[in-house]
Amino acid sequence: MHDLHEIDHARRLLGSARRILILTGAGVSAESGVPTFRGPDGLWKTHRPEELATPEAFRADPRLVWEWYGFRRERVGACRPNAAHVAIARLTLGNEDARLVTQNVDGLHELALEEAVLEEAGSEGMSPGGSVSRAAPIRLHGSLFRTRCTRCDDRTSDRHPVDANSEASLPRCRKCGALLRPDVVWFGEQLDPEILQSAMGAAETAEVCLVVGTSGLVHPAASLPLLTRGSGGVVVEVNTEPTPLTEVAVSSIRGRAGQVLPSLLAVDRNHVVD
Ligand code: BJW
Ligand code: ZN
Repeated sequence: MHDLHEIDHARRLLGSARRILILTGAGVSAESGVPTFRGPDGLWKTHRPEELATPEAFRADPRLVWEWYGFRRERVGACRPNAAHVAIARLTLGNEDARLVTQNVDGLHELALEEAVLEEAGSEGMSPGGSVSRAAPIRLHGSLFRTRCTRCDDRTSDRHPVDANSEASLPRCRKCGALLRPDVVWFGEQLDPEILQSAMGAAETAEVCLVVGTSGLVHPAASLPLLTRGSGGVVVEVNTEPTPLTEVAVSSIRGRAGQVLPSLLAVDRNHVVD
């Protein structure tokens, strides 16, 4: 059970901040049924990361790597956003000073946002317009549902099932015929510089960085809360376990994202005393 005083403390910090950055990791999707990477049921208890999530692994055995991504696409494709995704989508849609940066490749933040937009349009009879693109997550590590050509770099949305029975059946580029790869960032690969830049900008200017469901082990994502702290902001953490980021957080809530975030983010700004 999470500590109500700690939630209250964090809620006040969020309520009195103008600029908020939310940084999420695999834990935010755990309650949707998406396996985390490093937990007890983590994906990497059965698959060693260096065998699968590196460019070297893909060059050595693209069939094996595609089999893993095909399996994850199928599994994640059947998952629905949970209460944490919904709370975050509503916050970023309704608050132009809140930004979301995610390490996740599962697309559940995007789905929650689409659904929140539909709900808002339905209840107000109008389109939320530009707030949607502003509320869209900054995706640090790409997407499970996009591919990238290994030769011409062409990127496409792609939700098809993957036939990884043989190397010959793997997905191929519609433009040049070369082998496609998942459009995700593997270990040892650079993050897209523009994406990283906008995430760093949001971290540096945030008054509060709310870190949800990440082990805080993978960089440069794990360095973003340090940027917030370095420029005078504070870090708030929501995680079921302590992490290396716990010691930089002024408030650390032990609990599940889907349980904690709806009450944490239902911030009524009119009732916050600075
Ligand atoms: C709950 C919960 C619930 C559960 N509610 N919570 C600086 C220092 C050291 C190393 C480096 C460094 N800079 C760069 C590096 C190297 C490397 C790195 O970080 N290595 C460390 C692991 C040591 N980084 C890179 O290579 C990055 N590239 C880079 O820096 O380029 C520059 C460069 C290039 C060459 C040389 C040097 C520099 C790229 C990193 C790419 C990471 N890619 C992956 C795979 C993406 C595709 C895919 O999904 O297949 O991204 S790895 C994997 O880890 C995935 C995740 O996004 C990422 C983070 O994982 P996350 O989200 O934290 O998940 P978990 O499972 O670890 O944690 C879940 C948490 O949730 C836990 O804490 C639970 O307790 C909690 N939880 N249920 C709340 N219900
Ligand atoms: Zn191509």
